[in-house]
Amino acid sequence: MPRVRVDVSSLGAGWNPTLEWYAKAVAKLQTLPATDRTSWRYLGGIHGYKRETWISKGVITDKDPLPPDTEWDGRMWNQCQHQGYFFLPWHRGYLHAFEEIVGATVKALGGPSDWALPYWNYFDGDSALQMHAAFTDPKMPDKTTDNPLAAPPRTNTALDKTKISLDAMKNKIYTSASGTSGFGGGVTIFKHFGGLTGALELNPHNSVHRRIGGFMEDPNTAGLDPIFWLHHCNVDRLWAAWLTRKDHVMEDGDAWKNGPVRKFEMPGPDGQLHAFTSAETMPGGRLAPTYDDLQNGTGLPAVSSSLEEVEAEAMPARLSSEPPPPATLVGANSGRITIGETAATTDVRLQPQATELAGLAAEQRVFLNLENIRGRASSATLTVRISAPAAASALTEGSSFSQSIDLFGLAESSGADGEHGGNGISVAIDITEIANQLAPDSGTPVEQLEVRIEQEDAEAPVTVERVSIYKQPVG
Ligand SMILES: [Cu+2]
Repeated sequence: MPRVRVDVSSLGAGWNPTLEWYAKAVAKLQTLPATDRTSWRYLGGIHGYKRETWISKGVITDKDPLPPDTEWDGRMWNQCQHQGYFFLPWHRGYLHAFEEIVGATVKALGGPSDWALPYWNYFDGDSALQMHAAFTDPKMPDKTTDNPLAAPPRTNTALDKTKISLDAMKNKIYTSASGTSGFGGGVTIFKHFGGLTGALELNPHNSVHRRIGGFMEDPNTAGLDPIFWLHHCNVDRLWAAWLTRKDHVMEDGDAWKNGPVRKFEMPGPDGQLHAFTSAETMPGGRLAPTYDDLQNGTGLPAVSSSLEEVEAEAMPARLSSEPPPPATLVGANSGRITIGETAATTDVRLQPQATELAGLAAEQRVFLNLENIRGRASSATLTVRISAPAAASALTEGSSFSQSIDLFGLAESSGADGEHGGNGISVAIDITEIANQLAPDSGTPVEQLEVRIEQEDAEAPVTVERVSIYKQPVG
């Protein structure tokens, strides 16, 4: 029987069989040793593992046996792919493996054979911003057993609707050209962290991790929170929905389809390891998921076709092995800035031929880039404000640009622990709208933009290697 993933809110407000079986399976998997490839901790370690963190948070003791060396160094543990175009296919394979293992456990415990992972559709109205009650009830329905779904530490169990957005769904191209934001991220090799973040990964993905906090805001513990899987299931569904639109361009180059040379691998319910490619996660592929709905809470304009028709079409998005249109650098600041407790302001000078910003925006998308963001915290939030001092009249009150950026896996991508590449995270944000407002007929051409960056709850300061502006032709 195929597993059909449904909106968790459609299961009802209180405990229901799907979540009760989920809780029972989680409890069962949590009793297994971390060396067991189907255990809760092994599955969490695939996403991320750091010995000190796991010991200090009580996930393991310093005596617990761990998987053999041959399953380290990103082979199995610390494998998750972020800040690049493998983010979506890797996590799809990860969700599949998880669902198969939980599903087999549910069945072994006497439950249904078609248990499927539900998704948290947090864009389905205000009530959906609150985590489902089964994730906050301290006890199981029997009112005596501790509920493993509510156990992990969290800062919030509700999301802030002003901090999450479906803007990513407006991106028509999957792959981010250097200096731009595409739907799925920049071209990369097998990489745990560090690179150009895709639009969907940045928000809502990172924003939900950051907002829930606790285990969820650190990639080394995120997979140990049962809500992680419902969040990722929704991110995955947004990709599935995005693929149903004909005007979207999906990556189809061999380097993406076949995956990196170092293959992605996941355990099956039998504990055997299986390699997979990105191509196998695509509609029609071995690891393609089935969702009950690909419209509600996706931000995509409604289509007349029913779900059945959408499924029959499999993948209307156009496949392309061509690289995305390249972007051109049109301006940059003078170099590294440090944020932390004090906000930093930097001038981004536009190259002489680029000072007519309206010319920039016509038939172009314009992106503000924060390049190689580094920091010691596992996650961080920056608020970016843009103004144009020389064109104050053009930027009327209320039209000034402000956006918050949530970073996930900052320490891992910064090489703070010396284990990883250390290039930091690069983010490109679409500022086409603000560029359009800086029309040349409003007076003196704009020669520079002032960019002010604030850091929320600055536990450890963040550095940005360069702030730059790129333009990319449309289509
Ligand atoms: Cu995640």
